[in-house]
Formats: sequence, structure tokens, C-alpha cells
Amino acid sequence: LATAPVARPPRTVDGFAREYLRELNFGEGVALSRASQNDQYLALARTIRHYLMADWLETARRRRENPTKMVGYLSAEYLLGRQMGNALLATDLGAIADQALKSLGLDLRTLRAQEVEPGLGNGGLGRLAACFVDSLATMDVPCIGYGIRYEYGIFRQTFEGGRQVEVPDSWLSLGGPWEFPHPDRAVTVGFGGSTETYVEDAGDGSGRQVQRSRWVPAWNVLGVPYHYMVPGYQNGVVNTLRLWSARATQAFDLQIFNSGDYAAAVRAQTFAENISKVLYPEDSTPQGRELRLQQQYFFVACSLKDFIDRTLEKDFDLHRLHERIIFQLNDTHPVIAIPEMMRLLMDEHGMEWDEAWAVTQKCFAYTCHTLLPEALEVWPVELVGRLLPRHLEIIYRINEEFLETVREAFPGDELRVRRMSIIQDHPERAVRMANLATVAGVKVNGVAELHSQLLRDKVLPDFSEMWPDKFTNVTNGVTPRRFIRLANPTLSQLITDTIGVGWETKLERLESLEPYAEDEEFRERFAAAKQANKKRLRELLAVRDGIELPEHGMVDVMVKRLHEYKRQTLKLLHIVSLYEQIISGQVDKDSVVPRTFVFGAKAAPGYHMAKEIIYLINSVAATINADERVKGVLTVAFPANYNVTLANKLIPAADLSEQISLAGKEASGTGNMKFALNGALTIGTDDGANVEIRKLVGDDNFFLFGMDEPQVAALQAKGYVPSAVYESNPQLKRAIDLIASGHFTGGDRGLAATVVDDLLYNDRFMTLADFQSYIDVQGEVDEVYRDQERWTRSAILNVARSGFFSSDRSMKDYLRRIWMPTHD
Ligand code: 26Q
Repeated sequence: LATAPVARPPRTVDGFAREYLRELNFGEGVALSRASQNDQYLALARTIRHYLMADWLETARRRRENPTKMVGYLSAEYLLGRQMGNALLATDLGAIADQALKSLGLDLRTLRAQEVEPGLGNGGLGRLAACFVDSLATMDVPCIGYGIRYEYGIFRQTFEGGRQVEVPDSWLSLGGPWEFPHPDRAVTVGFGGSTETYVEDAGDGSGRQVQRSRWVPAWNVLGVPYHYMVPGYQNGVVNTLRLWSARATQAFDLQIFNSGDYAAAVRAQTFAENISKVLYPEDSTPQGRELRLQQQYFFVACSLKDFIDRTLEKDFDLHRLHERIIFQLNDTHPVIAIPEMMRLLMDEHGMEWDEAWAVTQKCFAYTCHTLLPEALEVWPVELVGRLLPRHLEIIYRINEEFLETVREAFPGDELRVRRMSIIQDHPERAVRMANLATVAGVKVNGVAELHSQLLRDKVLPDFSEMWPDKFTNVTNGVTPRRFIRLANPTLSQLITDTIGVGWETKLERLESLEPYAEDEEFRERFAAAKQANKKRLRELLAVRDGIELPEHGMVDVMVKRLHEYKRQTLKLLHIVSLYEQIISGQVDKDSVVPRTFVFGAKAAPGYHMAKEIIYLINSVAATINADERVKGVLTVAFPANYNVTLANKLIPAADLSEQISLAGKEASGTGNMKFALNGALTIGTDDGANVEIRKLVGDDNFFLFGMDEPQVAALQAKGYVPSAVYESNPQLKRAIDLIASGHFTGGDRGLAATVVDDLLYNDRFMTLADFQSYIDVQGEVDEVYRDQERWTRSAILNVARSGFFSSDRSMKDYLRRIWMPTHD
């Protein structure tokens, strides 16, 4: 009995209903007649996960019995989105669950809507991690995702008087039915203290004495693993996401308890648990906060120990560790894993420096996600030395040996040595995490063609000169399961009806839709699907936000984190300009293509300018929506709290996708891919993955505008004067003047001044420089939109030609270029 396979619950309507009632009664301890909606949701979640359990245990057993090289994805963020829909899709239980619940008088859609999404990430980088683990499970690649189980994920955004107010996201408060805690498998992590040296027999029979170092931490915490299922798409594979939660160790408490200070002991508990308490909501100019470094080291130390002590076969020779694992570093956030690996191999497993370094250098690869210099992580030496003294020693030694090789390769070039050093001296002594990752990693990759090129040429030029082969590109992708199948059932049905089943895992097959762009009946069905999605969105926003949207016209969407480089203000200037032209009588209202502009954006709580921009968008929205002169022609919607759940509703309804960052600033973007795959046309700059989207869908099906990166660099070099652009462009001047006049801010000029003054006198991201080009191309957008047949043809071609952007393809590229390079 003990070795019998895990029972699989019956895949029938009756069987599902019985399982469900059992979960409700025995799992939640309530009777159906007394169950709250949350009880009903929790029981449903537990029922569905039963159907994955046998596959999960079986996948783990299979991987244990036939150990091969695994991927350890190290990411401080996983922006998973709701789990229930995805689990139903993976198990193909949607129809059965729907009927079973109906037979009990319950409604699946209502219960699904109860779920609070795990928002354990800020934006693109966190969502990318979630897409990647989805694809790896779907491709049956052995992978463990390692990260942090934040008790509070990204804040919930609300608006008060048009201003962003952050509310804590207590996503676990009504229960976490998708997680499996394993407190018995907790791992201890040290912090602080000091290092000491001692002398020891070399242990190789030579009688030689060697000097060794060890770390004596001052305090430690426990990392409790929580396991999450990562189901592949209808393939019987379930991988694991292992997120760590911090607890106080007993030793930690006891010491204080014994001193008799009970309150201090309880405070200690709180102190330890603080480490995984909250996700930092900054994603571009991170502050060097001590707690953040604690988070990074905490999850990385837990993960390496977990892999070496628990996942790897017992007594596996660690000299061959790289044959069993490649740790992918999702940006620099987990880079402290590099010295941690050195410490484990040397101090805990007795390796010599050279042996340990040889292994470590083969175990890590680094993905960079940015181009903004201020977003590159540096940690003050003082802080690293205080929190992780042994790691600082190791970093210093890595740096010494590395700079030696630089000096050998470039004799006499001390400036280069300083640029490449892992330690910076100014403005303060600090560890440059990107340099450390580049020195230690097997490969360094950017996230889109252009980004990888700029990474080589502008961010790490000295490194790419020294090690050209270390640099590679892997263009991002998105999972078609969540972002087409789940988000857009109407389009999915049409695709399946037209090209057959199976495209969800072979997205290049969307190519076969291409001839249907010329098929009138198909075009009509395609357009009808879009209409249906728009209607769904109108209904949602009415209920969710009390926003009334008109029935007709273009849906023009800009959703992403709020950042100056992404240029939400450029979108705003377009809207204000259209509005100004209508109310001043320059343009006849009836000649304008009606548009609904939709924004979704969270600002980092400490990012003042971003919050002022949010306020201004809300002010413009309120004014325009209340103005009878533009009723039905211009509508601006800014639903609060843009997240994965809302993205799944917004993206399928979009006609136009706004990807308007200053060229050379957006590493890739992934929203841009989701829109194209859902049949929106893009208006975009030559930036990030926009470049590849345009190449694939064709110039006729993409609205390109603005300067390209070399032009940006040239203008920068020449000296950019935004006020001169303002003075010389009457249309731009009228739009800015209207904002500055206080027209949108209740007559208060001061309320718009922060944003206006920055545009006029600073404009770091050259919004004004790209204004005219943007306006001109928006005119072309209108023109194409007036020809609905042409628009639909283009939209179909966007879908048919975007199969490349499946994250399955990204995973194949990582496998071939980085993880298993000798495979084929
Ligand atoms: C670092 C240190 C301290 C506190 C916070 C951070 C931090 C957290 C999150 C820094 C950066 C981030 C997130 C960055 C991010 O999402 N970058 C985006 O990554 C996407 C996936 O590759 C790209 O498509 C986007 O272009 C890029 O902006």
C-alpha cells in the first residue's frame, strides 16, 4: 500500500462534485448550506489541486530516479497572477468543474473571482519569471523556481482625490490554498558577526597544513520552504516553485528568553520574520536598504543549501556540481549567491579556492533587465561587511584575481581596471553586483536584440571586449496559456476552429492564420471576437471601478509601471492636444475617430514625479470625461490597481497598444508581446522588443514613430533644450499651456507645475522631442482605423506573425545558448 501510486480523483462531473463536497466538509469544516463564498473558493482550490497531486509527486519521483542537469531559477519576484484558472486549464477540468458546481447550485466564475492574486513581483521581471517556470513545466524541463514568499506583495493601489494611495496587499489573509508549507524542512541562515582564520590539515594525506577561514554569524533566522505547484499544460508534468518564509530560530529566542526578557524575545521573532514581510515596490531606482540585502541573501542562502543538501543525491561529488545545476540569476537581485556558493564549497565542504572557483564559475548565468545606470545595484562595502563579512572577503579575493587578469590582458590601462572593478570607490565604496555577476557567470544575456547589443556596447563594454563569447541575447517571451488561452477564450476558440488544436504549445503554428487575413468571413469573426472582449471589459470596468465606457470607437491602452522613461506623459500630451483642438474649434468633433484611452500604472511609493503624473492623468480624465463637448469622442479611463488579473481583461480588448518609451531605455517590454498576440496594433518607438515585433509583423502593420537610439544619443551629445521644442511647436505649446493653466486641476496651476516644469526644463526622456512624430503617426492610426477592414487584416497579421514571442521559444533559447550548450 505504501508504494502504491497516489490515487487520482475521478474525472467525471459526479466524481468532481463528491471530491468538492468532501473538501468543503473535511478540509474547510463547513456544510454547503453554511459555506461562505470564501469557503466555497478554498474548497474548490483544494479540489483542483488534488487532480494535480499525483502528477506532482510522480514528476518529483521521476526526476529523483533519473537525475539530470536542472535549472535553478533564482528570482526575488514571481508575479504569478491567479492560480485557479491556470490549474483548471492545465488539468483540462474547466467543463467538469463548471457542471459539478452547477449541480451544487454554485457558479464557477463567481468562485474564481474570489481569488486574490499572489502579487509577489513589481512588473515585467517578476511576470517573466512566472512565464518561464510555466514554459519549463510545459516543456518537461527539470526546474526549481526559488524565491521569497512575501507576506505582503505589491501594494494595492487606490486613488483618493486622484492621488495614489497604497494599501497593504494581504493576499494570504483569507487563506493560501495553493501553498504547501514544510516547516520541518526549514533551513538556517546566518547574518552578521565576524570571520576567523584557523589552521587545518589539508586532508590530502600530505600532512600539509592549510589556513582556512570561517564565518561566525552573530544571529540567524530560519527559512521555511513553501511549495507551489507549477503545472505544465495538459502534459502530466508538475514542477515546483519553492518560496522561502523567514522565522525566528529557537536558539535565537532561547538566548533572550533565558535572560528573562520575554518582550525582547517576542520582538526578536518579529525581527526575523520581517525579512520576508514585504516586497520592495521600487523597480528602477532601488535604495540600498539593509533589509533588502537581507532578503536577497536570505532566499539565496536557503536555495543553495536546499539544492546541495536536499535535492542533490547524497554524497554527490561537488566538483561536478555544474553537471547537475545551472542557477539563472534574474537580474542582480540574487547575485550574492556567487560568494555564498564559494563559501559553501570552501568553508563547509572543504574545497580549495581554485577548485571552488572553477565549479562556481560554471554554476551561474546572469540576465540583465535594464539599461538605466541608476538601476544597477550597488551595495555599500560597509553594509556588506557588517551583514556578510565572509562574503565581503570572498568578493575582495574574486576581485583581486579578476583585476590581475585584466592587467595581464591590458597592461598599463589602470582606468580600465577601475571601470571593471567589482568594487567602486566613488561616490562611496560599494560592490557592483552586475560586475560580480559578469565575472562569475558562464553567460550574460540581455532580454531583446537591441538591449543585448546596448548591454555589450554601453553598459558592460569593457567586459564584452574581454570576453565577447560570454555575451548573448535571449529575447523575452510570454506564456500563451495564460495570455491567450485563459485571457482570450473567444479568440482562442476562433484560432482552434481555424488551424486546429495544439497551437498553445507550438505557437509558431499561428503562422497558418496568415492566409485568413484575406478571408472575409474569418475577418468578421475576428472582429466580432474583439467586440465581445470590449463588451466584457466595459461590463467589468462598470462594476469594478464605476467607469462608464462608450460602446464605439478605438480602445487605446497603455498599461505598465509608471516611469518617466516609459513616457506616460507623451500619451497624456496626445490626449490633451486632441481635446484642446476640439474645444477650441480647430477640429470638428465629428471628424475625430472616437477613442477610449485606458491607463493602468502603479508608481513606486517614493517616486514623487511618478505620483504627480498619476495625479495629472486622473485630473485630465476627470475633466475630459465630464466635458459635454467631447462626449462619446474622447474618454479616459484609469482603473486603479493594474495587476495580472486586470491585464488579462484589458489586453484582449485593446485595439491599440502603446509602447512609447524613449529609444534605448526599455530593455524589452513583455506587455508589447501580449498585445500583439491578442490582435492589437502597436504604436511604438524603436525600442526593446518593439524592434523585433515590427520586424516580424511588418512595417505596414506597426506604427513606428520617434527617434531611434543613435538619434537619441546624437541629440543628447548636441545638447537637448526642451523649452526650444515647446516654443517652436504651436500644437505642443497649446497642449502644455492648457495643462499649465490649471484647466485640469480645478484652476490650480501649482498642481500641474511639477510635471510641466520638468517637461519644459529637464525632460530627461525627451518627450517633447518625440511629440510631433507621435502626433503625426497617431494621425495615421486614425486613418487606418477608419478602414475597419484594413485594420482587422493588420490585427490578424499581428497575431499570425507573433508566435515567436511564446516563452516556450525563450526557454529553448536559454537551453541552447546558456543552460545546455552542448546538447545539440
Ligand atoms: C532592486 C533592488 C532593491 C529594490 C528593488 C530592486 C528592483 C526590483 C525590481 C529592481 C528592478 C526590478 C524590476 C525590473 C523590471 O521589471 N525590469 C523589466 O524587466 C522586463 C523583463 O525582462 C523587461 O521586459 C522590461 O523592459 C524591464 O524594464
